[in-house]
Amino acid sequence: NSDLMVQCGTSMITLDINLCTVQWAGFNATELALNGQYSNTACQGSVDTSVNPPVVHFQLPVNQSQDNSCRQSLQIVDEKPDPTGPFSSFLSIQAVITGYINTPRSDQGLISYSTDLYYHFSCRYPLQYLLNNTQITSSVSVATSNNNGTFIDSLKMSVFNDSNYNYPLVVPATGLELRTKIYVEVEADNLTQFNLLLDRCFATPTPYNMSQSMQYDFFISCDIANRTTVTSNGVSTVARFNFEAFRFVQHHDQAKSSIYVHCMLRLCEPSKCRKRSLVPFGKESSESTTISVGPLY
Ligand SMILES: *[C@@H]1O[C@H](CO)[C@@H](O)[C@H](O)[C@H]1NC(C)=O
Ligand SMILES: *[C@@H]1O[C@H](CO)[C@@H](O)[C@H](O)[C@H]1NC(C)=O
Ligand SMILES: *[C@@H]1O[C@H](CO)[C@@H](O)[C@H](O)[C@H]1NC(C)=O
Ligand SMILES: *[C@@H]1O[C@H](CO)[C@@H](O)[C@H](O)[C@H]1NC(C)=O
Ligand SMILES: *[C@@H]1O[C@H](CO)[C@@H](O)[C@H](O)[C@H]1NC(C)=O
Ligand SMILES: *[C@@H]1O[C@H](CO)[C@@H](O)[C@H](O)[C@H]1NC(C)=O
Ligand SMILES: *[C@@H]1O[C@H](CO)[C@@H](O)[C@H](O)[C@H]1NC(C)=O
Ligand SMILES: CC(=O)N[C@H]1CO[C@H](CO)[C@@H](O)[C@@H]1O
Repeated sequence: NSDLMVQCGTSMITLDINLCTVQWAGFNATELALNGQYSNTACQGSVDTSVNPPVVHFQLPVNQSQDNSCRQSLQIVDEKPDPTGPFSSFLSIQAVITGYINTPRSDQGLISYSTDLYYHFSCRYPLQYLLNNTQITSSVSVATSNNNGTFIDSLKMSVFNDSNYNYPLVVPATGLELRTKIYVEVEADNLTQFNLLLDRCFATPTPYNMSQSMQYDFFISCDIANRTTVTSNGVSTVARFNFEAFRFVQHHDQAKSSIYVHCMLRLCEPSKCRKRSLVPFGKESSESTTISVGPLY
């Protein structure tokens, strides 16, 4: 297993195979190819002798597989969430990108004195996140090498003061006027293979805390609160909604009320995203995350 090193990056999966093993088995580096595509030079590795031991180095982009000439299979699999975690109320989904690197099979004759090499790898990226939470990554190895990837750094939430999303919201020292429109945008950067679907967005008077009971829901699936409008959801890498500034009644003795905004979201394949968006939150399996901004006063 130690002959294969896998790094599951946000945009690139990097694989390094011990060159000595390959040569010992009687092959040279050009005979190893990703996903069996020996004739495609883009799927071949490059020898790197600057490291010890020297390796054959492969790179596989994690983006729209159509553009990926060494196309890997991207499977979405359902998994039960941690029953004590924030997503315990619904089934989670994780994307597993699997692939292999091997040598041409010696299927000539009845017996052979040389080995075939077969390196199987997988990168598992959870698609369901709680952005404010640290327990975000998880990964599993299908066969020889495992590693954890995450898209968490690609997710961000921003607030704006205008419906064109041109001006970042600047909160004055005295706080926002009540009923000021606040435009929220959640974006998945560089993840063109997924759409972003907000399952639930909510506000809390203090920073997010799983055990806190004070949560005001802007929307859960298609159930949308008064003075909240969802303008874009599940149709691209950007989702948007807006709401009007309010205060938490519990802050009645303070000049300003703080609002922390959070969204549970999932990354989904464009085709499945639309289907799932009709399913009530908590019922259907999902790839979701929570993103937060705040405080807004
Ligand atoms: C690698 O092996 C192939 C097939 O045996 C051969 O055509 C090629 O010349 C070899 N390349 C090197 C650099 O040895
Ligand atoms: C996919 O990644 C490759 C390599 O980084 C890049 O050349 C290509 O433009 C990317 N395609 C898309 C659709 O992002
Ligand atoms: C991947 O995540 C799992 C579960 O969170 C953890 O047990 C494992 O140690 C991680 N593996 C690596 C290589 O970070
Ligand atoms: C998105 O991709 C660009 C170009 O590859 C890179 O500069 C930028 O850091 C990436 N953003 C994230 C959040 O990964
Ligand atoms: C939004 O912010 C910009 C720049 O700070 C300001 O010029 C504009 O008037 C603001 N728009 C609204 C509707 O408050
Ligand atoms: C979360 O809230 C509970 C009860 O309000 C409190 O006991 C706990 O310390 C809080 N945890 C964090 C991480 O703030
Ligand atoms: C929306 O406002 C109406 C009228 O003020 C009220 O009856 C209703 O309960 C509100 N709905 C929600 C979900 O708060
Ligand atoms: C429970 C949890 O992880 N809370 C964190 C939410 O984000 C704020 C600010 O980023 C942290 O201070 C909290 O610890």
